[in-house]
Amino acid sequence: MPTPEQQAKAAQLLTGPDWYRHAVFYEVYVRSFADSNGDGIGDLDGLTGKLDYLKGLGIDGIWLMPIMPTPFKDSGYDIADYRAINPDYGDMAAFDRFLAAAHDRKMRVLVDLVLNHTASTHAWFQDSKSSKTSAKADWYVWSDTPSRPDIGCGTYGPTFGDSAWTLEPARGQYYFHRFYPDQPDLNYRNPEVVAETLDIAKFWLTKGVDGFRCDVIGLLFETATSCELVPETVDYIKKLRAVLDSFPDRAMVAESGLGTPVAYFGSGKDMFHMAFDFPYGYFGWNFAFAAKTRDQVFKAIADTDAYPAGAQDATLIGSHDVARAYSRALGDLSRQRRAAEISMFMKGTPFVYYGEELGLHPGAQFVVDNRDFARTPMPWTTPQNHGFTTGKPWIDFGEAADQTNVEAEDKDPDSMLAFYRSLLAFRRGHAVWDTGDLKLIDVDNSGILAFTRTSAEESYLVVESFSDEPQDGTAKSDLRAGDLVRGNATIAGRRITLPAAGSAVFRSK
Ligand SMILES: [Ca+2]
Ligand SMILES: [Ca+2]
Repeated sequence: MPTPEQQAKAAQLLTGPDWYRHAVFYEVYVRSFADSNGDGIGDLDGLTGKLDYLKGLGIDGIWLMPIMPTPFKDSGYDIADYRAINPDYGDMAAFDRFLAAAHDRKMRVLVDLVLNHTASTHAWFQDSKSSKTSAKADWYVWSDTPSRPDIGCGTYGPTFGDSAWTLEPARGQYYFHRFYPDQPDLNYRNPEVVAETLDIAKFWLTKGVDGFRCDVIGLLFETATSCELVPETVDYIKKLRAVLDSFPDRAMVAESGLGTPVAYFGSGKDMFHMAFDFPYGYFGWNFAFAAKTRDQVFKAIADTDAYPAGAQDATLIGSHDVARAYSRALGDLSRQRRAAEISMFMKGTPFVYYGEELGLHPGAQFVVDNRDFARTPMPWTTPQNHGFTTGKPWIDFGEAADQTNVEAEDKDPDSMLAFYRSLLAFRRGHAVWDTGDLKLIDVDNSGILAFTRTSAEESYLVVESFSDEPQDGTAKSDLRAGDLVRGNATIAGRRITLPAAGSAVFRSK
């Protein structure tokens, strides 16, 4: 548990416009978190009932995956109405109750803003597809043929199909969709679309949300040669930032591309406050938590040297789009712990994906697509549908939910939940982890990652082993270790000795 002094310092850091640099966020799939009315579907009242659990874990902010009405062809990333609540999750009154309850606990709320495309059932698309002369005829991207010379991109990966163009018989034209055919891309070259989507942002900010996670925001505009963060999209993001800046203490985080997100920060104060560090979080994309060397992590951290002043990395090891951290660690809990530690000791703002703190195992059933393997219901207890619902869950629980649940892990001091609580408590109120300088240390053994974190007040040395065997190595520069404050390792001069899968933090100031 954090000390009262840590809590007081954290409260101070979380006040004012830089709050987001000092927060720990938690990504929630409302549908799978907690069901309040027995219909088997998680909802906003259910989530409100779990806020004290999240507070106790050390969470300061919640990112809600889409909560708006949807035909659910892409789990809510296909929005049919941007100013309403998905009736499966409750209504606007339930949202207001949730927001007030979060704010009462000094927790912030980010809403998922999905602006690149709408659901095909959205009234705008229904109008647009009806004829070439309808009121919203030009709100989407149309072509007489299944291609257009000014749009040089196809679909976004194999999940989403073969072609980015689908024929709409009523209009006799093809529409562009970067993702599923049920997700037509909006036409941002139409000023009405720009004005309307900025107004949607304003609507939610006026309601009191603390900001946004912006879905595939780099893909808004297309050109013949590029479809990610072209200059027109940069201009739009600056307009969106200006809307946020007209409200006090708001922040937004970009779902950037898979490379370095550096371009999403602009000058450091005119585009995104935060961007996800996928080169770290999704490193290797597959099962790189099981890597034997530090190389990919080293490179991802080194990439952040190019960030402009003011940029804040958003670190993560999992999300709704990739396999569970447990799976990516090949079921080796020490590997997941190592990946989580590095993400929380790096410079940045950590995001925890729901269930990650339990080491949640994957599911085996899918309703929408195979990403559902990482979107199974949160198991709160061992018996009775794991406390998720009194009815039949909308999708099966993941594997091993009898052992991997909050109730069981609460009782086990060696559980993943105990580990996450300890890790978050360790960081709490120490701004050095959020914003202190990070310096990588070259060690003559690529199985060892070492870096320092330094602020005016504090200085730490972090060492992490990538090996399941004991390791040692010699740093190429002098080490200033100080006292061992977490984990287990030995430092003698420049020599670092770590036990199997070991890690340690030393404090010298
Ligand atoms: Ca429900
Ligand atoms: Ca687009």
